[in-house]
Amino acid sequence: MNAKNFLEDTISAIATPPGKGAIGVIKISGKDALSILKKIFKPAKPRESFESHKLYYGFIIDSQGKVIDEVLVTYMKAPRTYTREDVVEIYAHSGYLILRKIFELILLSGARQAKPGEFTLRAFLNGRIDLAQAEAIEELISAKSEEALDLALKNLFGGISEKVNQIKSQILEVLVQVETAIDFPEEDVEIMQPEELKKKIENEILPEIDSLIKAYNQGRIYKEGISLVIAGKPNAGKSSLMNALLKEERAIVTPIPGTTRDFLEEEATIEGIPVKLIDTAGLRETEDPVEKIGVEIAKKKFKEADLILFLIDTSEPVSQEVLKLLEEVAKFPHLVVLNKIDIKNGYLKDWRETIKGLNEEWIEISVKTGTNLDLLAKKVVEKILGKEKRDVPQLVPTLRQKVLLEKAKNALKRALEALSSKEPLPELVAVEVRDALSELSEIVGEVTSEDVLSEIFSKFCIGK
Ligand SMILES: Nc1nc2c(ncn2[C@@H]2O[C@H](COP(=O)(O)OP(=O)(O)OP(=O)(O)O)[C@@H](O)[C@H]2O)c(=O)[nH]1
Ligand SMILES: [Mg+2]
Repeated sequence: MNAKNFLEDTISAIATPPGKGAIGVIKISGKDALSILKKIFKPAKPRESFESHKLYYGFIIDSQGKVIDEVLVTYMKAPRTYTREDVVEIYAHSGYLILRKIFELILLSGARQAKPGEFTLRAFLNGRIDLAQAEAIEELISAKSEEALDLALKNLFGGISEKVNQIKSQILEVLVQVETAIDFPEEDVEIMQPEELKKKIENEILPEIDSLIKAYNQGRIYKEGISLVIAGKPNAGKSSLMNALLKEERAIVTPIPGTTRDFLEEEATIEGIPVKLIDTAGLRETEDPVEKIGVEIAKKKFKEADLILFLIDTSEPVSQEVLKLLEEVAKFPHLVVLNKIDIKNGYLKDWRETIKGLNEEWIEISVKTGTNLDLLAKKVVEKILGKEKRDVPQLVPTLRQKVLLEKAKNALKRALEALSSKEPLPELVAVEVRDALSELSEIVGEVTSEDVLSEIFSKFCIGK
């Protein structure tokens, strides 16, 4: 995209989701925003001009002067706006037809339909936010847990950008020394002081980069969530557990084995982590063609799972059938869950011994009475995040940012190698150090290709 021409257009979008609602918001951004407003809006009290950042009451009218809707509008003069351009917002009644009609009037008056993320892209191109902040806005909108929301907010206020700039200035100090050595070749080794530079890179710069990369892996779980598959023989209580974790009667529960034949997928939160819960058809040999497909799908879901809860009905005696199923499940990350411990004359003891003998970790619950369900939640999180104390990291980069951090790290490692040779050549070191710097610059978007921009902003919804 040619940034300049591209910013010439005035863009507009319906900013609220489709469907009925109390109000629907339409945004306009660009140099014609105000003149478009004047064409389609008739204030209740006639007036020639609009003050910035004030609300006005009136009517949207079409070219024949017919009233389309009763609305509130605001005109926000650049640069104190989201995009740093002139912005108009129209608060209309929300209904698909009304909003569509107003939107069409705006387009007829000279605006162009905005692409996904285009308002935020303008905020970036006009220098109001950097690229990492733009990504944080997308993360804020799609946050699935309180923790994810917190992390997104920190980055929106510049958390990652600040940290990355700090690392960049440390690298810059290294580069300055190396460049000086290039400029004064006779005294190069003395000026460059390879040992000192190596120490700086190894002990000060790389650990900072590493801790951000590590934070990505920890934080990813809070942002993207995990998938948890509930598996086991028919009647083990899988659907009951699904409902208990969801706290709603979502799945059908009956004493008849083979109740669930398809799989069910629902979002829940366990200990602050967004979880995709998947209830599957009970695993057994079956002639029923529908159930058969269900069993096959269940097995496919194992591969996608971050963790499989393998449920066992302890009211039934230990059987080869169940143990064989467990063998299959054990190829994937899993946890054995002994269910129905409320049943007094069951086989809990036998199961316990057997599972122990297999060196499997297990947990004992009763979905019916709710016994140990809280423990199960804790155990799930522990299995996924590991035993060590799990603090949500302070700053978590996005995947794109993490990849750039890794590239910068590799460049610095190559710089270290170059510095370690017998007679280090400052030119070689400089190439690598500059490379590291430019990777980091891409995080905040000082140098960014069009492809990267469209990749980032296409994830946004229209109107943002
Ligand atoms: N006593 C007791 N009964 C339970 C418990 N959990 C589930 N049940 C009962 O076990 C039966 C089967 O439960 P479901 O949740 O339908 O079992 P499922 O594993 O989904 O079964 P399929 O869908 O057929 O594979 C129902 O009658 C439940 O009420 C429990 O902890 N204790
Ligand atoms: Mg079921």
